[in-house]
Amino acid sequence: MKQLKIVTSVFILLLTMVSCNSKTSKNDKQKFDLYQCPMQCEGDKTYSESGSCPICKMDLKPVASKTSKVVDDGEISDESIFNLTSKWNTEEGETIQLEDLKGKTLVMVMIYTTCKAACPRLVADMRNIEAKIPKENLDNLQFVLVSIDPETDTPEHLKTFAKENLMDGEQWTFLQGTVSGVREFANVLAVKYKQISPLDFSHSNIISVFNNKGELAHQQEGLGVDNKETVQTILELTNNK
Ligand SMILES: [Cu+2]
Repeated sequence: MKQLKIVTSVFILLLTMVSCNSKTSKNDKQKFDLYQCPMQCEGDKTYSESGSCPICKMDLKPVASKTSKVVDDGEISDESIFNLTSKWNTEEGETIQLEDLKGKTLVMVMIYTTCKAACPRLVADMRNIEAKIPKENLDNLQFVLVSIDPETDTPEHLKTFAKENLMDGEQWTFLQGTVSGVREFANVLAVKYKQISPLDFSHSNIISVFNNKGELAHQQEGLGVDNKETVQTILELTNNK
C-alpha cells in the first residue's frame, strides 16, 4: 500500500512537471506570436494570428508581448523626428543628426540669436520651464534651441549666446543647421518663419515637447503663456524612465 502511494506521488509529481513544462513553452511561443493593429483600433487588443485589423483593415503587426513592448526596441516610428537625416552643428562644434538625441525627452524651440523681439521671451519661457523641472528629471531631458538663421548663428555665436543667457549647462543644446535642414525641421514643428531683413525674421512662437523616441507629445504656442501643461507632459515623460 505504501509503495503504491509513493508510486502515485511520483507519478503525480512527474505529471505536474510535464504539464508545467508544456505550459511554459506554450507561453514562450505566445510571446512571439501576437499581432496588433498598428492604429490600435481596439486599444491593446492582440490577435494570435497575422492578418488585417477587422476595423481599419490595416495589416496587423507582430508584437512580442506586453512586457517587451515597453522595452525600447530601437525602432523609429514614421512620426519621429529622428527620421530627418539633416546634419546639425552644436554650440560645442560637434556635428550631429537629430537621432543622436534619441533616448531623452526633448523640449525644442526655434529662435535666432539676433532677435530683439520675440526670441528673448521664448528663451525666457524655455528657462521658466526648465526651472520647474526637478534636478533628477533633467538627466532624461534635453532643451534644444534650433536657429532659424544658420548663416549668422554659427557654433561660436551660439556658444556665446548660451553663456550670456546662462544656458551653458549640459541640459541645453543649440543647433545650427543648413538652410534646407532648418526649413524641413520647421515644417515638422509647424513653425513658420520668414526673413524680413538681413538680420530679422518673423516667426511662430512654439515650444514643442518630444518623447525619447522623437514623437511629438505636446506643443505650447505663444509668448509668456501658462506652461503648466508643458511642464506636466515633461514630468510624465521623464518620470517614466
Ligand atoms: Cu525672434
